[in-house]
Amino acid sequence: MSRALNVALIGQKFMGRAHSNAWAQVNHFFELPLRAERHTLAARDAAELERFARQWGWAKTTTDWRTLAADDEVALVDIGTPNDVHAEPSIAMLEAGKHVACEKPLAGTLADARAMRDAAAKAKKSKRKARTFVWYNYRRCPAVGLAWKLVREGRLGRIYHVRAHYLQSWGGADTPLLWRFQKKYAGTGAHGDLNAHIVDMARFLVGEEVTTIHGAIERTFVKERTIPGTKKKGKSDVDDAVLFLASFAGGASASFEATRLAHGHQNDNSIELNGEKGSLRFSFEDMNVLWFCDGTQPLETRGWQRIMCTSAGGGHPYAKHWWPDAHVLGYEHGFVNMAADIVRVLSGEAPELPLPDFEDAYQTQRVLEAALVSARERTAISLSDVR
Ligand code: SOE
Repeated sequence: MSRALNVALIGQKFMGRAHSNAWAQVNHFFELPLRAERHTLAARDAAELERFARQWGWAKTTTDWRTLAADDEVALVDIGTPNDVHAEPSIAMLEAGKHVACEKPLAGTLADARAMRDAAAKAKKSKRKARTFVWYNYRRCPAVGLAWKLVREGRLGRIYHVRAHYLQSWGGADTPLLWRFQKKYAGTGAHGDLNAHIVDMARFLVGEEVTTIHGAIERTFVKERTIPGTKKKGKSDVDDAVLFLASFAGGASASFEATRLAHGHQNDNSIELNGEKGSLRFSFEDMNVLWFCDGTQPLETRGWQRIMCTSAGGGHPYAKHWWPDAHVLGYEHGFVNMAADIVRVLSGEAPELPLPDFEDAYQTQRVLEAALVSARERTAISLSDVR
């Protein structure tokens, strides 16, 4: 039997469920050198904690995540907490020599993200050589993985345009004042929640960094919301929508748009790349499909190809670990695929697709910050001025 990789998870809400499922499934679907074990679950609510641990198969529980640092059995600490509780546990666990996998965005503020990046750089050089990972799960949709391969093979040639949007519709005035609508917990609203995903994905696919933000708009449309469990109203002090225009190092133009107020779009994480030799586009609401237009085809037959990215025989990323062609995957499979790549890296193997560490995720955080500065100062911002 393979050696155990003991995982501790901090947080047991939405991401706690997605990550618990990933750690439970990963060794069923992937042949890996290490066996991920659900060792300890840490969360504040003692009553909820025990129920969740039993339901999701966590062996031990604690209401104090700080105790994980001294638990020599724990190798990897997985952080699924709100944005304002990413930095302190990440840094504490890295200093204790643990590997850390943290939910996106890296942090709610650039200062926190920078401190995490610095702690990761120090830990990586320590004798424990601790590694870091950030759960930008959409990179592990097979269709996004195929897009990444096509760009690397030069099938699009030089990239001219990136058009990305992440549109949801759950943020209307009837949505209560959740942590995601409060700056002290979230840092930003749709921007850090949704633009974070598409900025990461754009950087991942293009393979370059953003160099300039040309202009941005930040809007808070719903300025107060009902405080959960009360009839009182509280201030929603984060953005409901942020749009911005950018340039990549190689000259590609880019547009990014995130909102939680787009009726008709429920989880519409979409991106399109237009290059000199072709185009591709992906939308998570049809997550198994990649659209590809080969611009080198004769005009007679040139057009969008709808590729179902579920074919092991076709070499589609992760497809061989799942089901026969067109027996499609869902949201949770991206997390299982990522858990597999984390275990591979901690086993000394290569991931199937590049994994963002804290340094990589910090570059995304810089772009997010630069867009906010551009919106607030109504001017173009060079990324060289946002460190
Ligand atoms: C809420 O907008 C949310 O849960 C995001 O936080 C996740 O990252 C995304 O996958 C789904 O929507």
